[in-house]
Amino acid sequence: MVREIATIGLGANLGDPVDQIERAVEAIDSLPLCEVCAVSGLYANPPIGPQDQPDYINAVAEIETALAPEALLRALKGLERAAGRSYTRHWGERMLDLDILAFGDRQITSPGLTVPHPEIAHRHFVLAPWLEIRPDARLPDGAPLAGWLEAVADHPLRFLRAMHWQRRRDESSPTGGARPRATDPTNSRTNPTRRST
Ligand code: A4P
Ligand code: MG
Repeated sequence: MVREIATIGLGANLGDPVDQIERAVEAIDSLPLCEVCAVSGLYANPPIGPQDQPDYINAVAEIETALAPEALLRALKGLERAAGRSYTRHWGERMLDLDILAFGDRQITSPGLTVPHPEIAHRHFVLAPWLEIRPDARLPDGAPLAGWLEAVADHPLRFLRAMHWQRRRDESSPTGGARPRATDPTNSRTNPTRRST
């Protein structure tokens, strides 16, 4: 069975966003044919889109999956519904948003699915957490994500903390961690992607 790496963007700004995102990571890990391999920390940031909505918590997770992209999207939409999401307005407030940012090297343009996600380059809240877990991340056309950081750096982004999921995984690993971090996420001097508000 072919397993591919998919990258998922998580966002929430209603209810208890931190809890919803941490639960969503567990739920993704429990999906059939899906295994979470790496998760970023949790990042707080103001909304992009309508400004009369609460600030968001965002994160990025990398999974290994044998699902087809369309099946993964259906599964993620099911998790959004289970988290109580109802549609409000375009780029509006939500209990949980799960976007497929990338799926292996695939480029998909179908009515219900565009991969890579078209807004990646414009979103600090996607680039910073993705680069946290994969500093050399590139899109299928070879474009390095790190090259877009400067253009979005004026969008305030605050690192809250590592996810509990990652902490538990680190604690249960005999080597002390699933994946070594390239940079200390709490140190803004060694990690220029992180800004305080
Ligand atoms: N769809 C197409 N491609 C994808 C993909 N790669 N991943 C379709 C997921 N879905 C994809 O999405 C509408 C439809 O897009 C889906 O049914 C799916 O078939 P939606 O999330 O239900 O609706 P939306 O929010 O109106 O549109 P969209 O374009 O998905 O918005 P985004 O890109 O999800 O952005 N600000 C901050 N700070 N943090 C955020 O996380 N998120 C958004 C929403 C706006 N502002 C934000 C944040
Ligand atoms: Mg979405």
